[in-house]
Amino acid sequence: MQTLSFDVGGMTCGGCRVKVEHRLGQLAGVSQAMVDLQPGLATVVIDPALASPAQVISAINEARFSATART
Ligand code: 9UX
Repeated sequence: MQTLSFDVGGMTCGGCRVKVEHRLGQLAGVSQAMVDLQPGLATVVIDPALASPAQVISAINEARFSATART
């Protein structure tokens, strides 16, 4: 398991947070996803054999929010 953090842009209300959490919950290899609205932050626990940081970013983008990996 690997814990990753992403800056998430564009979330303006609690519904946005729920949208991101739900989308991440549908992604294979994600065992836990926690999203903070303020600041825009997603903490995601993945199995690196099943999911990649790029896939996490794509999933957040599909929910119509921007995402960049924190280093
Ligand atoms: Mo709130 Mo976000 O009304 O996608 S759900 S702004």
